[in-house]
Amino acid sequence: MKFMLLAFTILLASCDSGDRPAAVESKPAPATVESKPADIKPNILLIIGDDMGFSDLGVYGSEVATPNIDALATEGLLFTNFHVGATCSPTRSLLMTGVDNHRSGLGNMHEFLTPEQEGQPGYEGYLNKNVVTIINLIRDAGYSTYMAGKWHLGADEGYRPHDRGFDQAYSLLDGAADNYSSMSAGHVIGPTAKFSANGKIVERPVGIHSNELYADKLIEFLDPEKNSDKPFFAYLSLQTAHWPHQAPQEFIDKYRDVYSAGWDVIRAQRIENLKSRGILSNDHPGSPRFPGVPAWDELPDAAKVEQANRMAAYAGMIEHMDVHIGRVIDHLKNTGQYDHTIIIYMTDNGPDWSQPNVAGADWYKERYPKTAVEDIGAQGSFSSYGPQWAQVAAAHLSGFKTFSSEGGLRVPFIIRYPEWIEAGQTDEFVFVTDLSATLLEIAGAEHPVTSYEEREIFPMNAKSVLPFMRGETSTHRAKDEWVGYELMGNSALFRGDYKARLLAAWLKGFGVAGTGSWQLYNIKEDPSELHDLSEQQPELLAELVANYEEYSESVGIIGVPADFDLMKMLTGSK
Ligand SMILES: [Ca+2]
Repeated sequence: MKFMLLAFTILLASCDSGDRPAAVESKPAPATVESKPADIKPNILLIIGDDMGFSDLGVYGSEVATPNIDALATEGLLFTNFHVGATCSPTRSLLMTGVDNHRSGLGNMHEFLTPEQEGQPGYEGYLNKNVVTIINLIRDAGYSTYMAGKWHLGADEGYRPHDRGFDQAYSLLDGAADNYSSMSAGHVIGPTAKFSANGKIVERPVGIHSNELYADKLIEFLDPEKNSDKPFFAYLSLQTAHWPHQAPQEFIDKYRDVYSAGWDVIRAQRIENLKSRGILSNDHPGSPRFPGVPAWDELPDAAKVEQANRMAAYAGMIEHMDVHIGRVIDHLKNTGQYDHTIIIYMTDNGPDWSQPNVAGADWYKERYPKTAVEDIGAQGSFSSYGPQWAQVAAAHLSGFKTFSSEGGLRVPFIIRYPEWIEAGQTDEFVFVTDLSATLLEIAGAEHPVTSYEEREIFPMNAKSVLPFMRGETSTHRAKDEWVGYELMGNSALFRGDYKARLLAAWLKGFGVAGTGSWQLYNIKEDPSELHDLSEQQPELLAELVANYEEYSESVGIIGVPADFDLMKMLTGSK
């Protein structure tokens, strides 16, 4: 990337490397030049999608129409090696704090805590008070802070978005809900999903789609008539495309014929699109069909119609999300704020293969009575799409949500701000906590490291990507810096171009090679994790595993038992 000298005061986010000596290090702030008043800070709009695959956006090879997000990539920097946690609340905890999830309370999702984990520090199931959110710090740095959408980091009083730094917040407190009402989306959530406005529980209006509702709320908060002259930080956290997959009918109808081509054809098309966009090497051989998924051509005609409709509901929901993201962006343009707003899009984790409505049919039929094939995706229906379409969403990547494979962890990330960041594409490895540190740096905020408002807190484990994005450094991390990750026994250690990966043995029940042992991959050359290098490079694997053990001990990981069964917990059949 071209070196760009740009004016603003840089305050590096505080990073503590005490627990991971090789992982993160603070660097002195680069020199700045005075071409713009240092006290003018850009606005920030952070948009996050839910449970979508690496290739579900047009700029990432999809056939789904996402022109508004694509336009951000045209003006911005598109990352192809960005990693998050493999499920919702752990990623959101990482993003909101820059602190490892086993310290901040999301060592596991609260829905799936085991008896061994319950009550243990770091396994509270909500964002504990041993961390400060970046929202608090950004607000302290002079920003107005707004949120609309899914929170999933604590539903009790004192732990809602308004309590964790947002001036104005309209939020789904739980992990999932119907898109048109407060109907729960799963047994683990309870009968009704909870919504809050500025810290108080509220009734969600019935009949308006979540994409439209959250865009409306954010636009209301961003009304410049109501704002002071402060810059804003706005967080738009959409339910798309978590199940239930739902969208207005016209959005679904548009895709019915598209997906009658079947998952084999669409997946191959996406892989070709990724090659033509320079995201994937031209000699990539294509990825094998997920175990247990039949060839599309073997399906009876009726099954083809149902399956095409399931993917059409998913695609329609994504296009519908893009339309409402477009409304927020248009609002910024119409009010003269667009040019001075950094806009970021990312997804919280890879595509969800689980179909709780199939495994727990009675619970769902009672609440989502529309089960006819022609009603798939409508209000009153519950659609999920299983591994057969999740493998299309992930395209060339292996595995899905929950897995520590790339399909669960590698997701889209786009950042647009032409004034600072040159448009382009990069395969530099970036972890979600790095974005937390980046947001602090953009806002001119500093992490207080050990205490905040007279309580002890954990320091960040994160490194701002801003110097790399501005062309001031040629790499984001040194080759020997590492990042550890774990959730529900699925583990990973990233270092340089390499990744050590362990898939938990409990995944075996789902046709996955979860051996409980480590594999080694070069994820720059082999993002699909097709070539396990553990036998060729045992010394390197041993080094990465030793790094992981150091990580695990420092953050206090408590594993799940061998008989852990996610689907039983999800459907309440345990
Ligand atoms: Ca998610």
